[in-house]
Amino acid sequence: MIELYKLHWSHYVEKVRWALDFKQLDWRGIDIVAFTKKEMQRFDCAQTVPLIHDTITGVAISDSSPIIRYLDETYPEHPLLPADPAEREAVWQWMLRLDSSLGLHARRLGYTQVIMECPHVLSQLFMPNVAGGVFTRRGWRVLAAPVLGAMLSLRFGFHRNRGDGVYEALEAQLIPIAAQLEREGFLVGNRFSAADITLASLLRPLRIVPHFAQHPRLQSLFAWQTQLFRIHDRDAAFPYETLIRTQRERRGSMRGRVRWMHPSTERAPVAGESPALQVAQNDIHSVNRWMLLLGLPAYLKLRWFSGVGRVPYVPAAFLAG
Ligand SMILES: N[C@@H](CCC(=O)N[C@@H](CS)C(=O)NCC(=O)O)C(=O)O
Repeated sequence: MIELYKLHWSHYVEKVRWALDFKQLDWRGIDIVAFTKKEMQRFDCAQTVPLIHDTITGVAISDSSPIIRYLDETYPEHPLLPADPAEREAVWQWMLRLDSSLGLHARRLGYTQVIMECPHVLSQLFMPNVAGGVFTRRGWRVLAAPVLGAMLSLRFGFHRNRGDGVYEALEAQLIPIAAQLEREGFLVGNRFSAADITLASLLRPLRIVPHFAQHPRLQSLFAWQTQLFRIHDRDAAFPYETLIRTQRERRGSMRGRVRWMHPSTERAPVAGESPALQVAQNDIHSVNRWMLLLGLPAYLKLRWFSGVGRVPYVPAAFLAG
């Protein structure tokens, strides 16, 4: 039995859940409290989510790509990493590169979108059971939103999205990937692998970011992802996707125009191979309660003056199915 320590909406968690299901392993999920992560403290490994504990071997391991490699090596049936050494290394490098770029950038922009459009959702994600769920009630959830939003902004740097060129970097990364998948169907070789699971899972938060979900050159990528969700019986939409959609339908608008980006500023993809990675990089900064005061202006700026303008709500084409 595999125990999966999880935050149910995390795209890194979904990547591991998908791998567990694909490999038809016996597993159960354990929801953790995001603020303390006390459920996982007994394990002597990095305290990031997802983390698995294999009750048969006693191994506890965190970080989604090493988790999948461990599962594939320990339980070789229904392989997710190719046997051929060159292809195996190619899949591994895709996984680490996507974890270190797409995964981090999509998380930043997904949360940013929630903060701009429906920050009260944050307490539903982070505090569903705190004090008997009081913070998910109307009124209380509005009060909780700035605190959670400020904390998350500092932890992941949402207020630096523009300065860090997050939209631009993602666009430059995803356009060539979309073109490759149109030609080849899979990231490596001619079969489905852990690289495809990584891409399809880590792309998930961008389904609520109109700049990407509506991007003319990325429609084939989201169609590829949607088709994989269907073939592999994954959730068509996570709860935050449904909540933001409801809000947009009610308002008739969404925050979709990244004012500082013009077609001419689209960066050409960087040529040449990037150096091989050994481990995935992360961008989590520790935040203490005093720093929250600094986070509040960042949150308010993001919410009202982010430079991402309101446009009429149009559902993304891939939602039409
Ligand atoms: N490279 C890691 C990234 C994992 C990660 O950053 N997880 C986030 C949740 S999406 C986390 O642990 N957050 C807890 C925190 O911020 O303390 C992986 O692939 O698993």
